[in-house]
Amino acid sequence: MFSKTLLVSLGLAAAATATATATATNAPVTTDNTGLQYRAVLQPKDNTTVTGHITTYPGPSQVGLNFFVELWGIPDGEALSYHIHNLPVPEDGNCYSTGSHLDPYARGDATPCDIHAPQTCQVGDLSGKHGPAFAPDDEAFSTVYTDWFVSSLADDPAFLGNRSFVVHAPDNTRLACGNFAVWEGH
Ligand SMILES: *[C@@H]1O[C@H](CO)[C@@H](O)[C@H](O)[C@H]1NC(C)=O
Ligand SMILES: *[C@@H]1O[C@H](CO)[C@@H](O)[C@H](O)[C@H]1NC(C)=O
Ligand SMILES: [Cu+2]
Repeated sequence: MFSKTLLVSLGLAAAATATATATATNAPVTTDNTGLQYRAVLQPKDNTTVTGHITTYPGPSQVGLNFFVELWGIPDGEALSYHIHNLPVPEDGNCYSTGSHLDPYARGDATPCDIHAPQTCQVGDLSGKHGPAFAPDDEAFSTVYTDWFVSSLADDPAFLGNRSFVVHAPDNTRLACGNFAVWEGH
């Protein structure tokens, strides 16, 4: 016959397992996104040739966000990763002050993004989910895509509007960065 204590400890063990597996959760698809567009322009830097911007634009529904990315001056032969970082770039322009990647569902940095399972990636890992920026000399990298997990809703944990855009060198050096802000262009 099971003792009460044993039943209680079995219950606790089950609860502990559930908690452990729930620490990193899949990112939910964002719905109810606003029609506002956000743009981050890379601030000019003396020690990199990389310039450009990333801009959101609304799709036919309020589900997910569309992105338009244009980058110039990518060193020949280098595939650059780029992300949404948690904190804005401060006045001094230091890209190292932008914190870590936007990761509201706690995947962490240890596991690389699986492009075939974007819902499991860090929400801010745009190049992980959509491919790195690459271009031959004197050409621009330009791409558009839909990301289903970033939000333009200010109280959503996956909100990008108060954060920054950071482009990295292959060795993970932070080359250039800029802040997202509402953009009225088109
Ligand atoms: C560019 O300069 C900044 C400020 O001195 C420095 O923090 C950063 O590491 C430099 N980046 C590269 C790629 O050398
Ligand atoms: C940005 O907005 C999100 C969602 O409202 C909030 O959780 C976060 O603290 C804000 N971040 C900054 C740097 O203001
Ligand atoms: Cu980054």
